[in-house]
Order: sequence, then C-alpha cells, then structure tokens
Amino acid sequence: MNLFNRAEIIDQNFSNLLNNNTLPQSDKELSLSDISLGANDLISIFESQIFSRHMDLKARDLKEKGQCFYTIGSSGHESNAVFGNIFPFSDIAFLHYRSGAFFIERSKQLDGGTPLYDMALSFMASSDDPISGGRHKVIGSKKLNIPPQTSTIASHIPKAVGTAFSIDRARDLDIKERELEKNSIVICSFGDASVNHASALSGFNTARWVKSSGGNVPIIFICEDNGYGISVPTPRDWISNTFSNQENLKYFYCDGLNMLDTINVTKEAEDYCRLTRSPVFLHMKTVRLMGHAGSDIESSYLSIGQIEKTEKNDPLLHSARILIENNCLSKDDILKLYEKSRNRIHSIFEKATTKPRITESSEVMDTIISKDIKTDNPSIPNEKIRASIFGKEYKRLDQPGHMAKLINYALKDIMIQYENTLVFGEDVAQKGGVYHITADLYEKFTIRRVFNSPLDETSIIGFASGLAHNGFLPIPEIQFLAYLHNAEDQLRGEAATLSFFSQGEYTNPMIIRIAGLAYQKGFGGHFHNDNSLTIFRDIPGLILACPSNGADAVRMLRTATRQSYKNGRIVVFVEPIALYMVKDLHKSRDNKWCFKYPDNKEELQLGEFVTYGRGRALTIISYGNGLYHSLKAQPEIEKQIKKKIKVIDLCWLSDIDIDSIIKEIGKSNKVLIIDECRSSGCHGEGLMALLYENSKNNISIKLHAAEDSFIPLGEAATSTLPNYNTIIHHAIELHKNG
Ligand SMILES: Cc1ncc(C[n+]2csc(CCOP(=O)(O)OP(=O)(O)O)c2C)c(N)n1
Repeated sequence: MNLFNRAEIIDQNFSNLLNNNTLPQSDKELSLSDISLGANDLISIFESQIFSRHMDLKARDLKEKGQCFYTIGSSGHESNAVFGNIFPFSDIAFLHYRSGAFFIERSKQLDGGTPLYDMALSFMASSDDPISGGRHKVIGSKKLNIPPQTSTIASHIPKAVGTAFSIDRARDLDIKERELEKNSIVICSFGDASVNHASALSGFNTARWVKSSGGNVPIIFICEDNGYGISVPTPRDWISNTFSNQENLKYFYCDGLNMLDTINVTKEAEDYCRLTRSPVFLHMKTVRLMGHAGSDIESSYLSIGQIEKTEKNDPLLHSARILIENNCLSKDDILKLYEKSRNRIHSIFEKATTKPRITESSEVMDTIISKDIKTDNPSIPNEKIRASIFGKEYKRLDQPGHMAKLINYALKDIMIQYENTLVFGEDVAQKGGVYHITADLYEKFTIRRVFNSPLDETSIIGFASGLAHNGFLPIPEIQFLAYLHNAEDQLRGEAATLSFFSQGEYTNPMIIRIAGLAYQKGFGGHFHNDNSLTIFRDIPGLILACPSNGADAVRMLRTATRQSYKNGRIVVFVEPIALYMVKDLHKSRDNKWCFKYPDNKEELQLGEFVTYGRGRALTIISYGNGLYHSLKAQPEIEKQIKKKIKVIDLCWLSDIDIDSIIKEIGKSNKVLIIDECRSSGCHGEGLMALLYENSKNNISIKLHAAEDSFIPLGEAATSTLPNYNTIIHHAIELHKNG
C-alpha cells in the first residue's frame, strides 16, 4: 500500500474497521428516539454520504488517468447531507465547495433527477453538464435552488445575505418577479478559514446590521469547521470564541461526525431562523480527509500520526456505527450498500468521461450575456400615476435642468415603471445622497424601496446580487468611484460571472450608479476625483455608461434599466460629479448645458453615440467631462483651423459600435480621442486600437488622456487632465501634422 495514497487507505479503512468492529465512538449518547427524523431518513442521509465519498475516490482515480478535472472533494464533510435532508429545496442554498453529499441528499426531494450523473459531468467539464455546460466544476442546480459558486472563498456570503433580506421584502412588496417562497430561508455554507475573509465579515456584519435596523434576514450561516485552511490550522476555539456571542447572530454548535447530533441541532437552528427571521450561525465541527485538494500532500505539513488519527474519525465510520446501533442497517447491509454505490458511481463516471466538452470560443462565450430572461418590460406608467408621484414637480418637467435634477426625475419614472427596483447605498434615503440625486425618492417610495446601507461597498454590491436572485432589480449607489475598488470582487468575480457559470440560468441584473471622475476644484483630492475606469474595461458582458449631460443620462438610464430587466445585464452607470450641476457651456448663464427632461419613451440605445457638428476637418471622440470640454473648445478650434469639425460623444464605453463610429468619422481621417481617465489602460487606448484595426482608410489618431497621476487637492486639481487649452493645442497639431 502506498502511504501517500490516503484515498486507498481511507477506502479500505471503511470495510476493515467495520468488519473488525472497531468503529469510532462519539461523546454524545444519542439514539433514533432522540431525533425527529425516522430510520429511512437516516439511511437516505447515509447513502448520500457514501455516494459523495465514492465520487471523490473515483474522481481521484480518473484525475490520475487525465480523464477528469477533479480539484476539490467533500470527504470528511459528508454530514452536510443532513442539511440536504432537513432544509426543503425551497430554501435557496449558497454552498461551500465540499457539499457533494448535501447536493445528492437534496436532489432526493425531487423526483426524476440525475444528480450523480449531473455531478459527474461537472467533474468532467462536459458540455452536457446542466449547470455550467462544461465551464467549471461547480455544485449547482436551478431545479434544486442551488446557484453555482465561484472558487473565491467567502465571496458568496454577502450575496447570500442580500437574498435572505429579499425574501420578506419581496413578500411585503408583493413583486410579481419574486422567485423564492414566502417563509423560506437562505442556507450559506463555508469553511472555517474562510470566516476570516473580509467578504465573510462583511456578510455577517451586514446581516446583523440589517436585523438590528429592523429588517428581516432569515439566513443560516453554516461553518463546516475541519480545522484547516489548506495547511494553516485554525486557532483552537477560534470559531466559537468569535461567533458564539454576537448580537443578532444566534450561535449553534454540532458535532459533524455524529449525524444524530447534527440532525438535532440543525432542526433547532432551522426552527429559530424560520420563526424569528434572524441570522443564525451553525458551527459544525468535522474533519477533512485526503487533504485540501487533489494536489495537496498533507504529509508535508502534518505528521502521519495526525493524519491517521483524523482518518479514524471518518464521519462515514461514525454514521455506520449509529445505523448499526439503532438497528437501521446491519454490518452486512452497510458493506453491500458501500460496494453497490461504488459500482454505481464507477459506471456513471465512466459514462461521463465519454461525453463531449466545449471546444470553441464561441461556445465558451455563449453564456456571458443572457438574453430575454423576461419576455417584456413593464409598460410605461400612465400620466395620472406620474403626476401623483412627481407632485409639484410634474409641471416643471418641461423646464430645462442640469444632470443631477434630470437623473433624479429618471429614477422616479423608473421606480414607477419597474416596481421591483430598489434604490440603496450610503446616505441615499433621507439625505438623498451626497449630491441629492436620490432626493425625495425615500418620501415617495418609502423605506421599503429606498434605504441606507451600512458603510461597506462589498456589502452593497453583494446585497444587490443577492436581491437579484429573488426577482428584484437593484439600483445600488456607490458614493464615489474610488470606493468601488473596495468591492471589486463582488462585481468582477461574482456578479459578472454568474450567467457564464450557470449557462444563463442564474442572473443578477443590477444598475450600479457611481458618482465619479475628476474636474472638481477645491473638493476631495484624489479619492473624490478618481479618474480611472480601467477596472470596468476587462469585465466580459458588463455594460458601462458614462453620460455627459442630463438628457442623455436619462435616455441611457432607461436603456440600462430595460437591458437589465429583460436581459439580466449588469450595468455600471458612471455619473461625472463635476457635470451634475453644470448649466452653461460657453459662457455664464448661456444655459446651454441645461436640458429638457426627455419624453418618457425616449432612449439612447446601447452602442448609440451622439454627434455634434458635421465638419470633416477633424473628429474628436470623447465622453463625460472630456466631451464637455471638447465642445467648449470646438468653436476656437474651428476658428483657428478655419474649418468645421465634429465631436462624438461615445456615451457607452462598452458595447462600442465601431463600424458606425468609423462611418461617422467618414472622410475625416484625423481623430483626436480625449479621455479624462489616466492614460494607462483607459478606454481611449482601447478605442484607438479598435479604430486602427477596423478602419479601412489611412487614419491618424491621437490619444490625449490624463497623466498617469493621482489628483491633488487645490489649485493643481485639474493640472493632470485634458482641458480647454490642451484640447485646442492637440487638435491644431493633429490637423496640421497628422
Ligand atoms: C479569496 C481567496 N483566497 C485564496 C483562495 C485559495 N484557497 C482555496 S480554498 C482555501 C482554504 C479554505 O479553507 P476553509 O475555509 O477552512 O475551507 P476548507 O477547504 O478547509 O473546507 C484557500 C486559501 C481562494 N479560493 N479564494
């Protein structure tokens, strides 16, 4: 026997210790009569534990033969089958990656499933895998109410909290898009090392914060504590010391080796959570077998004695003893069940190895964007309803206004039209946001739809993602662009990948409004003037909007909402702070940057851009503040070169319709791109590449972007940015020499 092949040893231990009557004992004396489940349930749970174990063993074997992409197993954690039995499948479950037994046991609640085969297909990364279509080995199923999770530990916790909050809120608001049952709760499991992660702490904290503020958060956090995070031991009593005494987080402990104890405590935890609609922390102590993952050699950081001691405490051995002691199964029955399960898993996995895999990039990318998740958008509200919501403002809608006012109007109309929208973020409710963009939405739509979040961007984006799992269309606000980076993973790693990993079966539409960009004099320095949108450039499927004026902002916000509602798209809507209150373009009181609120049907379609002027001598392409400053410079440029030019406002920084832009540039073969963002990695850089690649004409392009600098406070605040003079300078140079 190979000492390093612990799989073989663990497998043989099962039959040997059973045959020798040397099964491990438990400290807790419990019997069938102490629990509320019957013998059949125990047998079912045990069977799911065995299936899960054989999957790990078989997958290891196939991995060695190069036929399987096995990465991480469930061995030692099989008591999570108890959770799969106790929690009805109507309780949505955001699961730890060691949840094989949970998945199998939950699937027994539905007739006609093929969970073993489906999981085998996922291990094999086959395109037949019903959940990820061969894109990742994930545990997930739409039917079983288990959204697949990414490999990033703890990152599912903030969204699970959002989903928990959504359950009672969707019931109270009676939104028609609601997906989860009224009295359901959320299951969210993870490992003991993961609880240290900022995302996890963000989730626990938000759940408690919301409960303390009067909201309901029916969630059971399940910590499956095997004592290690890969090779790093969790300090003794760390989990109980940290979580057993937190307000609004009821702590339960169970012995994960003893299925009877796990059943009893889980039932208690469930009753408490379902009844009180409060967060619960269920701490299940268990062991980890066969190391962290396929490639992990435990003996490099644990002694053989330690490894063997753990293996003797295999939860399957404990379960076998419990079933024998309670006369549910005999030793022979168990041995037969064990071998029969081995054969079944063997043939299922062998079959799965023959199934197709995705090969083409087009197939891979097919699910990045989901389409038509809803048939239709809600209809535009009638004027009576609008008049009652807008109140005194209704008559003023025709009067030209600045961007801040117009976005506020648009949000009101959107909230009337889309009853499943929620607006939340830091200070957005009573205060109406730092810039009053959400002013009086709270009064008009009540705290149920407009509420303040805790001061935590991770929780804001995670919350949005979780709300969207239950039919809401969240419109979260990030107070300043620089602070989005605190929450980056919730957008980039989580929200943006959900459709990809679930073949569009799960989506988390949202419109994230972010106040940002530079050109504010005398306010904030770098962190309130952050001028980089690079983070959004490489997120597949993300829609990025950056309007330059109120009327376009309104039209774009409507398109964004429609796209999000109907196609599940994630939209980042960047609002240039410096333009919020701007009314004039060329001179004081000319009111040329004030616009009438567009008719409720008007939109600016994805990829559509706006052109100012028809001249051919030069084309300036820009967006946001850069566009505003380019338009200011346009008359002077035209005066100096004695020719007319045109200025294009990109409006959308994703979904760029390059063919139409090239057509618009037409015969003018000189293009000046003005980008207010830092030069390295800015969108202008990408646009320049696109133009060079796609243009058939000989074309001269100059990118005038901001310096690769942070923004200082005071006089020099705009010194690193394109401005009126530099734009004129570059335009003339390009016209002359380009
Ligand atoms: C954010 C993040 N950092 C690092 C990793 C690499 N990693 C994967 S699993 C793991 C250990 C997790 O331990 P624990 O939460 O105790 O769960 P266990 O694997 O023991 O069940 C680490 C560090 C990761 N997946 N995600």
